[in-house]
Amino acid sequence: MPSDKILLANVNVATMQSGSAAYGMMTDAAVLLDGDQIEWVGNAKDAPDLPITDLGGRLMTPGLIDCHTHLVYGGDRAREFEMRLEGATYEEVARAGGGIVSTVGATRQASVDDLLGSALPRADALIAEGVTTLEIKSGYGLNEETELNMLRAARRVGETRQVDVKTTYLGAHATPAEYKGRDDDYIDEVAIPALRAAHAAGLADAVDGFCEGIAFTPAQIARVFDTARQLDLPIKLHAEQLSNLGGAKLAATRGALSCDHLEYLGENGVEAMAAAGTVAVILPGAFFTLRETQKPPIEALRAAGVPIAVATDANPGSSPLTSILLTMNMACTLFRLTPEEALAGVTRIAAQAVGLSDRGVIAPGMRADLAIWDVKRPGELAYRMGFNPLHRRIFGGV
Ligand code: DI6
Ligand code: FE
Repeated sequence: MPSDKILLANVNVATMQSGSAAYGMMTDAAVLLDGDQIEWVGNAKDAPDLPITDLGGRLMTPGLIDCHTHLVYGGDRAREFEMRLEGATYEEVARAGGGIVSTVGATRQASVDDLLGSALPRADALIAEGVTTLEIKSGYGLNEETELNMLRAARRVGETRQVDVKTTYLGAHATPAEYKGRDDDYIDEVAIPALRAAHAAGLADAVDGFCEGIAFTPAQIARVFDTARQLDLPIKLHAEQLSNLGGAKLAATRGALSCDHLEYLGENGVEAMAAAGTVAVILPGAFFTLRETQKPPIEALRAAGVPIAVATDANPGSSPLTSILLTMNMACTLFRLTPEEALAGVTRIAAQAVGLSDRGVIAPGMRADLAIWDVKRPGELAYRMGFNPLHRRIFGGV
């Protein structure tokens, strides 16, 4: 028997396959890995006759997937947090050089090495909680050079650490100061050409935008999506976070992988997402940080059969959050997801949100990305706050 086969035994497996038992649970199970793939999973008594790695009756889940992050950026916004708590308004913060503009300034000043260096501790925090796949967006460069540098730094996170990184181009995130009042020109002269350049350099796996009163209109986002279609890149959208502009319907109609945030999503947006099979990515960290009170329409999404993913939205402004486990807890506590929905939201459904069909469940043929936990039942993963029960993480069979 070749030595790259590993039999993991004495383990309870939350396979996260839908349709079967809750969590796709298999007790007294064994999992056979062949290199970077899962070859077999089943009852321990049916396992092939091989030396075993004893997991001591622990719980195994698929490796976790954070399907929406802005992990790469320059500087920080801690001072702005203080100012707001001292009573400063958003406008005063902006006039004092804060807000998204300050992150753009600091990101433009940073080299790719600098961006990598500041992103790694944030990636490490997620990896330490069992994350094996990470989506990272650009969107704080807002010029071609810096947007591409952000994507280069994101790729390098995946080369430097044992984690698979999917990059998303988010040039249509905000209008930079030099284009103030000229949003259309920014889209045509910067966001679209930089998307072409990112694609030509092989740096973009998907395309995202921020469709919002304080960002871009559906018509402007549609132009970016037209270019994505020409380049054959999948699309996603920050939609209906602060108001309902119809971004989710636009994105879903064009076959988006996901629409994200969705606090102000209306019934026609839900219907369009259901019809297209678009994933709803909910981001409780941003909801919490902004002290939002309008919740995403979870009940309507469930009723329509829209798959729901959960992600950190890790970013310096609206979600300085790098704990996927706390994010799961917040999805349950704030949005009333069940712990099973929260775990599916960072495994099977998160894989769908980033367009990957080779991970997110434990089944033959899937990537051997696994997390092994010192807990008895999978519901415990969403239950605690500030406690990390990860025992071991397996990335690509290692
Ligand atoms: N939605 C948000 O909440 C953030 N970006 C986005 O598209 C805000 C990002 C920031 O404040 O830095
Ligand atoms: Fe975001």
